[in-house]
Amino acid sequence: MTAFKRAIVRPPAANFAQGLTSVDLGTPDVSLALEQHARYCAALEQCGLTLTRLPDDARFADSTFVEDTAILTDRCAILTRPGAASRAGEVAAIEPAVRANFSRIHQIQAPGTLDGGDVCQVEEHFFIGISERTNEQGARQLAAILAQEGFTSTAIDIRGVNGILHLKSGISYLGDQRLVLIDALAGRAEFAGYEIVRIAAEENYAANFLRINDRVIVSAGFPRFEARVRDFGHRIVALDMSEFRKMDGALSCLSLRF
Ligand code: CIR
Repeated sequence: MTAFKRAIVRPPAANFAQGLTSVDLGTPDVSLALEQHARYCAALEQCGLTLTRLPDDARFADSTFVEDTAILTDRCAILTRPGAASRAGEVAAIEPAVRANFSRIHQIQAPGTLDGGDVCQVEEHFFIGISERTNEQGARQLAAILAQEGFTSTAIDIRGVNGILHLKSGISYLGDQRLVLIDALAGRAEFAGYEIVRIAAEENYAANFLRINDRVIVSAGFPRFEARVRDFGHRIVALDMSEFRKMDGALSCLSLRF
């Protein structure tokens, strides 16, 4: 399991509610989102991470979802090319913080598109989702970069899977070769060989969590999944994510960890 030391975060800006969303959960309350973001940052620190806190950036209403702008590994960073036109400028905005920490930097090139939320690292292997945001060229470019850096990868087409924006809305790695998957992904051949932990349909949102060092950060309000993680012997931090969920965001989206 990767040992994480640092993370990059950016709080939501005043126009957070004008970002993209595909869910119908109402308009987020920005001041509550800021409180939830502060608790999220505190949880990352509790996991031992040192944070780079970027200022809010109202040029991009979705810019708190920093995960989509880069893939960070212990060997290199890859700047992405987000699939949503309104988010394209977020990459240049994150680039200085990435350059401050990485000397080997790759970049996804047009016509490829790739959102970090579609990339799930499992030890030395990466699952790359092909989605409404990440196209085949973007996935192929990332696979080639990862191969050059000594990693392996598998592409997973999620375009037919309802209810998930990104691959990582439906999969997270718990460590110890355990993959947590929503039912719609659990039977896929690409995940053979791992221990599969299925999420109950009514708890699908819980599929996006963070295993960081000796803790697991989960979304509050999903008792079956939380009990399951506890049974595996993990220490849990549960966070209310209600306002980010309204904008299609989840735990992993709010930080770049390395
Ligand atoms: C978007 O639609 O791009 C944002 N409102 C949500 C991005 C969530 N990011 C992620 O899952 N990595």
